[in-house]
Amino acid sequence: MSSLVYLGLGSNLGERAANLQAAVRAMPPKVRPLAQSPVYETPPWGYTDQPRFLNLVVQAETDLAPLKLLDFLKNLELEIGRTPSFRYGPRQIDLDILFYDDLVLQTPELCIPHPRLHERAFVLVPLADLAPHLCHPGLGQTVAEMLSNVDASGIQKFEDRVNLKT
Ligand code: PH2
Ligand code: MG
Ligand code: MG
Repeated sequence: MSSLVYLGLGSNLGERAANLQAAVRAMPPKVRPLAQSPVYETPPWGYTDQPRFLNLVVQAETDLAPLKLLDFLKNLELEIGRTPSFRYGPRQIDLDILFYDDLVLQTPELCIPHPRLHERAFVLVPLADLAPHLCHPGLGQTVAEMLSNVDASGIQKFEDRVNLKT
């Protein structure tokens, strides 16, 4: 049985859309995208003195266990050219596990659901396009409810599905 996962993708350095496209294309066969949100341009969150991000969310199926999925995504970040930065700082590509089925996992290496997703409009806006009724297994709120509690101003649709597939 495959697992259903939601992944958050972000980029604010280099060719942002190309970086996102490269990531989605390189996921199969281990991570198989089923749906992807539109791409949004979003104000930097956490550390504001940096370029605006492009963000989207991908729904995918995978047979990788959570920590294997984390390894896979970290390797993919390096392949796409991610270089070291600081916490919340600029990056060529960031691939985060948001949800993994309805798993709640808290280990030093990995927390699922992503521990800050309910505070982040740049995650919740694209996630609500794909799965507004999805329920956060730890907080018991739907994506739409979480979205209604954050400030989504300044988030703009960049382009619908900027050729991420072709
Ligand atoms: N990622 C961060 C920190 N801040 N801000 C936006 N808008 N989008 C991101 O993807 C993002 C961020 C660290 O992962
Ligand atoms: Mg992140
Ligand atoms: Mg990350």
